[in-house]
Amino acid sequence: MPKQASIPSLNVRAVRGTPVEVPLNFILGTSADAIRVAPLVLIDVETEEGVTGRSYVFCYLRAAAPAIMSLLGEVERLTKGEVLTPSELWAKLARRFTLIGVQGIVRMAMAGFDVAYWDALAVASGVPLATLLGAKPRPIPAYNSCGLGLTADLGGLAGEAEKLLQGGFRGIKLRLGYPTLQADIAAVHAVRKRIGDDVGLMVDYNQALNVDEALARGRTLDAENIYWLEEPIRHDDYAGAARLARELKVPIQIGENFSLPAAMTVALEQRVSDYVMPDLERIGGVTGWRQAAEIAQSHGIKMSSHLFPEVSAHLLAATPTCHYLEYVDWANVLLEEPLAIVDGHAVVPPRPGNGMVWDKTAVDHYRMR
Ligand code: SMN
Ligand code: MG
Repeated sequence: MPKQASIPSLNVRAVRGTPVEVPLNFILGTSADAIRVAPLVLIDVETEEGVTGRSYVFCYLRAAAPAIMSLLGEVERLTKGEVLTPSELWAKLARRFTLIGVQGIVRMAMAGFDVAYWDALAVASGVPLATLLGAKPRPIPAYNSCGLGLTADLGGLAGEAEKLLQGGFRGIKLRLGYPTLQADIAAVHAVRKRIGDDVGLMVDYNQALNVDEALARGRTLDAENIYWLEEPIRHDDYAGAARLARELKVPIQIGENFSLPAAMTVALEQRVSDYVMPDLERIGGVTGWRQAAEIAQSHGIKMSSHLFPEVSAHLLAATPTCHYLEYVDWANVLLEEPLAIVDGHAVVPPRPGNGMVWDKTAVDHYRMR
């Protein structure tokens, strides 16, 4: 990462969570589950200096939202009145959560706090988050990752693919993991025929296959002009992933399930993939992302983001091996100024902080009840 500007200190006063549920414009039908609504917890970190930092976490399941809210209460108790750097705050929380383990939703709550705290720091400094991290805000190549779930309606799938190119996107992501390879290929062909040869087509199995199936399907996908093949097998089978990366031509992409930078280090040492795409709430917020960016750089491996496009745009601007931003529109309805996409690039907003300000009426409307 570039050298960052000097970082001010802020005194945490309160950590507030607001659970909301936003219906998706495009259903996300993965091989594991279909997501129709996004349960989010919006996080506000208030400081004694009067600056508020914001972030949100994606709960995957509605049932996780109250648990994350409750953990944010613990985070507040442990950070209140502390004037520490983000890394020091992370270390303090990690130490205190050692017994339950810094994983799962504990880690998500910590990451959500970390992202909001970094937002407050950038707002207090009067600069965009990217600038605080030592980067110049610049347009970041983005692919549209909405929709394109598993379906029997291939005509509808092709139509959706075409719609997703609006905004000038040059890449889209198709979910695979149909019962047969033939069905996977039929979906690829239906989409490819509609979008033409020049649009990047990523495919994502969400861990549906075993290694032998992945090798067999991957060999066929090798000939299909696929931009990357994402999470073909269970996320923690690093030996299997390394074999796929060695034997297949199509680039292997993994990373949304890396738990903190330590897991990413182990994975990259085993050469598990051609590309990586850490997830902000699983890699450990901005603090974890910065370490991840250094790990990717030291391995010379291109790094993309997973979800959270608003904050990821800033982070990718400061990532030496920046590759591709995963765009989803989930939070747009909740924001006064949603992330702008121009010519298929995310525009890093020039406003201080990460640029997210809640639309209070919308938040009230979508609040979980
Ligand atoms: C994905 C899965 C589940 C929720 C959100 C996103 C997917 C992706 O793996 O990479 O977009
Ligand atoms: Mg994925």
